[in-house]
Amino acid sequence: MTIRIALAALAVLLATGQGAAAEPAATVRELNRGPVAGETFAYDPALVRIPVGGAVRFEPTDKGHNVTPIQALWPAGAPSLNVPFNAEATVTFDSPGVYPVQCTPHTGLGMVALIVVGDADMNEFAAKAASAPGLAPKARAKLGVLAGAAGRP
Ligand SMILES: [Cu+2]
Repeated sequence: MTIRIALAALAVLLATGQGAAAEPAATVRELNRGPVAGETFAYDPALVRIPVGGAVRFEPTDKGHNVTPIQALWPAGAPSLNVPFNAEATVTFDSPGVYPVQCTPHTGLGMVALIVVGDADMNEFAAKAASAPGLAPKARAKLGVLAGAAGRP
């Protein structure tokens, strides 16, 4: 299982991946406001589906955000992921699964996102998210909503 991250200025290979990142399959913006009116500190979109081998580009549209794994729900054996603050990075996901990410300073405000790679059992993920220890209430609630949305055809 590999995840590859290519920063704009610096390529970081987290695991065994080699070569350039795939063309971005999706772009996730890091926002201080919205996209929903009244909402603050959010990834947009917060739910991304990509095929196995697909990539996500994280764009620091607003400053002060990063992207890190939600460890309690990270797929077993998957390498970690770290998109630094204010950095644009493209992350390639080479194994199927559900990859929940958070902004470190804003996870308590619900700044989380789900990257669904290939076919994944969203009911299983939703059950784990409902009971995982240590999740902030807003993060847990948002993960539940995202898992439900991902589970609908
Ligand atoms: Cu943030």
